[in-house]
Amino acid sequence: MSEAALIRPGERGWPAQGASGGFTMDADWRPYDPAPSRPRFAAPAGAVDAHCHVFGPGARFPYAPERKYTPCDAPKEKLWGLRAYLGFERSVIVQATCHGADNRALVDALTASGGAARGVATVTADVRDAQLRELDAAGVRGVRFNFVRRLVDTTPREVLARIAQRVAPLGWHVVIYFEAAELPELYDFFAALPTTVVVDHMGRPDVTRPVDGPEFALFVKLMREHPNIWSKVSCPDRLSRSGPPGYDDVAPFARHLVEQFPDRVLWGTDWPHPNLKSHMPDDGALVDFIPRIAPTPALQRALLVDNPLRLYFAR
Ligand code: 0GY
Repeated sequence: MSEAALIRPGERGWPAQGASGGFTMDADWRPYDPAPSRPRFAAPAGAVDAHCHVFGPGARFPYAPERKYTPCDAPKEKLWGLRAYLGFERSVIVQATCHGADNRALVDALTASGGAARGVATVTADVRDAQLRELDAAGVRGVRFNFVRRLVDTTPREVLARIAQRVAPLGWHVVIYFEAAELPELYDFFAALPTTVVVDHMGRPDVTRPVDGPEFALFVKLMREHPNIWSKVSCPDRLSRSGPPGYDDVAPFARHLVEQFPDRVLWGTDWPHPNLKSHMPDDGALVDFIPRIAPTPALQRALLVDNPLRLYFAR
């Protein structure tokens, strides 16, 4: 284990929070919790945090000119430290929109991880085959299509469809991020994607609506009718209206998916939790949320180990 991985949250060497390289984090930016609690729930051996990010540091990996936010730096060393502290062994790092389609910070983290991390990149239509092969060699296993308007400018669907065709032969999947209200409009496009498809944060349901109501039922139908579609049951902090520590309103939605589709769900911290305005979650409490949505050891093992290993670490 590298020295950096031994830095524990709250200890000396844990980051001074801010952006570097001439960047200033947004005035209303909430930095990640510098001293999360140690979880009571012990994740099974080999557990994967299948949704997290690295930001910068800006001095080394500048934030993209087209970004919609400037975060605090959240470099790889801090991610490794947190991962060990929470009792996880591997990470899946998702390219964040503040880096646009410049995947250098992601590739740097994957390369430095010694095989303990895989990635999901952002690519544009003009990406060359050689670049895709380089990303693959670094550990990238998917691309992300983002439909959340506050995060990105729109990319035409035919461009996204073409990118999906290009990455399919590599065995990559497509990660999609959208608001639940947009699902009716996007449904047919998602259903036609030629790869495995992973939905971020359960398709962002409005959790004030019933779990068996029409909005979430449409998402469940998408998964039921398309065995290539998976979901991350992540981000109670992002979806909850009732808030921490229990995130009680989110638990039934996540548990429903875990129980209905035990072999197609993934879990992640979402560290360093971009764009949260209401509160900054305690990462330890997020881990303690897991047994509420995956109540048996078999479900926990599928969610945290077997599923992410199959999707990301089979090679
Ligand atoms: C997430 C959620 C968000 C941000 C991003 O790439 C990003 O900037 O994904 C968000 O603001 O909802 O999954 O990290």
